[in-house]
Amino acid sequence: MVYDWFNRQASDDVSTEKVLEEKAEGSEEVSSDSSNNQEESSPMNQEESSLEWARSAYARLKAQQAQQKTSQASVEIDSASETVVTVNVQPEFSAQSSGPEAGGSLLEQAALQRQVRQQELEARVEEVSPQIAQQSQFSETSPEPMLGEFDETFAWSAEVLAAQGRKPEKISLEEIDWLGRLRRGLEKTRQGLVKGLLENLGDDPLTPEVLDDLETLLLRADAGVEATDQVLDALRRRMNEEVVDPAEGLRFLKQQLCNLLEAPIQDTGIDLLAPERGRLNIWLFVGVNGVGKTTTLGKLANLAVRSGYTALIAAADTFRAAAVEQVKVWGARSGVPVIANSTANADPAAVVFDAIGAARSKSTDLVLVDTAGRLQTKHNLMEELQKVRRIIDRLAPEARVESLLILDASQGQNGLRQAMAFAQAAALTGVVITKLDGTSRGGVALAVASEARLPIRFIGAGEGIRDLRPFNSFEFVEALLANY
Ligand SMILES: Nc1nc2c(ncn2[C@@H]2O[C@H](COP(=O)(O)OP(=O)(O)OP(=O)(O)O)[C@@H](O)[C@H]2O)c(=O)[nH]1
Ligand SMILES: [Mg+2]
Repeated sequence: MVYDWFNRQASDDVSTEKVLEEKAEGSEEVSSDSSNNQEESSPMNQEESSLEWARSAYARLKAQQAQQKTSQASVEIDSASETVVTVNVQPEFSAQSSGPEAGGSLLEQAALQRQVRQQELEARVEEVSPQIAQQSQFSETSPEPMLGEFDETFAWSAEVLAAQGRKPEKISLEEIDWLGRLRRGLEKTRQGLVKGLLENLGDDPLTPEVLDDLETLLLRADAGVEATDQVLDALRRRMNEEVVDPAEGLRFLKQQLCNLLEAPIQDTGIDLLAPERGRLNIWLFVGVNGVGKTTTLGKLANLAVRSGYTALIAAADTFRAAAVEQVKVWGARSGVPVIANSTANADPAAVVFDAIGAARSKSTDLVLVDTAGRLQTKHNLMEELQKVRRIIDRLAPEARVESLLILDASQGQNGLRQAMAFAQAAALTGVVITKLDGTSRGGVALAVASEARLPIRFIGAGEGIRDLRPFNSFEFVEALLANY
């Protein structure tokens, strides 16, 4: 079963589903009831039914895993055999049709040139491959998520999925695995927010003093002044209307945070950013140095392949010598080809040119473009990005282009300034927030949404290949304020 992460849906194998349904007997009715009746149930019933939902989901996943193990034993899956192909396509060749029918001397010459070039390339690939293979050995590959115990993390993840109206038979281990990672990743920010919040909330109705403390907590988590003001204004209005008990206060707070994060996403009319099938999609990754552009691109290449798309990487950070090697390692991890030009200071626009040619000829779904984070000056960097963008618009007017700004959460409010600086030059369409793990400043997501008004499309919460997933505001807020 392929789980399409970009669209958050599984392309089910019907027969597998049937077997699973038989194995997890009788759980379907319980589950659909539990999600539909949530609003009306008493807290106790709600707790019981969400636990039942979680148990039923767990039973299905366990059966699914057992079945996969059996089929794996009988079928040889040849997934490890893919190798990275590093192609240095020359513009004049990539623009040519590949028909071998030679005739005139010019064509013969071109064919000869191609042959020589091919030999050169083959020699290079051999040169590079052992190095990449060696580096890949030490890096995390892509292990399948395993179903652990039926523990509190599973129950919480299941509850978050159930609250979104999901059915136990429709959830995947991938989602459970990711929610656990997200919650762990947000640990530090959550500790700051939740501990203080719960201590202040107590059992009594909300008071103006509690709101003042909440203000401090949000600002400390780098939620920014605008987002904090919006949330507190809404809470104060609510408190003026009626007495708000702590549970309702928390629910209302979550709703407000969600609304804030959702606003720019709704403005685009696109809930989930997914490559459009049957069309060339080009995603540019931009941002200052060290924020995680290349890592994000590598993780997304993996996500694309896992989700059933074909991808190609354009190594357009030609400024830093090691950048091309780094991107090749990421390509190798997921078997995604890398278009590169290792010549010092090669033109990034030419690499993108080659990548578009290669993607067209192979009908690739998604081209991921790595860009430099630092050049001699900031002005150079912006100019280069504009040039790359012009090339894309000129060469591939049919493509759907996304320009994603990568922001390092631990840089807090600095990220916002970066967003403003890149917005124009790179024609930003969205943001990826990385390094949510290891920082207590995860609230910056709220500042980005409310102040830069850019939709957050993906979030990264760790260095591993599975630590980046599409952004879902409900899940983010639940993980941010999880009471565990
Ligand atoms: N903990 C953590 N580390 C991350 C995350 N994303 C990236 N990193 C680390 O951040 C460092 C920089 O990542 P890169 O992907 O090289 O950053 P870059 O933006 O491409 O950097 P330049 O190419 O120099 O501009 C690496 O050590 C990554 O492993 C994340 O979500 N969590
Ligand atoms: Mg990089």
